[in-house]
Amino acid sequence: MVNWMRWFPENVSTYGGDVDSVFALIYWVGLVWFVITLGTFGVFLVLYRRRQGRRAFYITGEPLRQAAWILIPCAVILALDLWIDWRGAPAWAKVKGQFPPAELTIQVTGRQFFWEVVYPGPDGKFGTGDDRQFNNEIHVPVGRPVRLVLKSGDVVHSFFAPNLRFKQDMVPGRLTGGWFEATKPGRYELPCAELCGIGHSMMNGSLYVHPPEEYEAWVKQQWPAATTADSRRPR
Ligand SMILES: [Cu+2]
Repeated sequence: MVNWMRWFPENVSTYGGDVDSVFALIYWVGLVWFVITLGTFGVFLVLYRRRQGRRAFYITGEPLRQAAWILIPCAVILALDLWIDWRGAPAWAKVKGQFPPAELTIQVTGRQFFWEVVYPGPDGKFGTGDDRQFNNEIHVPVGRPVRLVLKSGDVVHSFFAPNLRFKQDMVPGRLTGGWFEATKPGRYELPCAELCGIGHSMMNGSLYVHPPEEYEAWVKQQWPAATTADSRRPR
């Protein structure tokens, strides 16, 4: 099903398939309805065009036979909307509702115009001496759930990870959350998806998804003093 949406960036997220299938449903429902509506419109334009000896007539739309042209499409659209809701709710719950236990929590603050990324360090707590800040760079291990704490330092930004199928607005004065689990190592883009000022289009970070050993090496490089017995670091 997902292969229909070939122009999408590669999905490297555990819940990306669910998001894509809902998107595909909306896409096909919209496309089919678009063709039916414009097709009918085109056929009627030809069928009922101005002709010699045929007068235009006025209809009120009140008799049920005429009103059916509005009521039936309304009922069909309502049913299609409910179908999308029914299919979308579990995907939404997976992405935004149920956060799996994460061994790694990263705080990202949107700023004009960069992502301020803070790691809590081996103690797992923010605001302590072993925190580390990396602007526009997120490093995570593959195949591990990662928790995100999202904030904004100035205006509304939107943290967007297209390959993860994750997008979340960052609102000043408000903490929002998210999570993801990447399935494939690589470097992926992290653009800002909310017009936040003159430098918005240049605002872009990198998500580095590392194989486990490579991630372990990166962690050791950042926190050389940390003991290997620390249970909070992804194994
Ligand atoms: Cu922006």
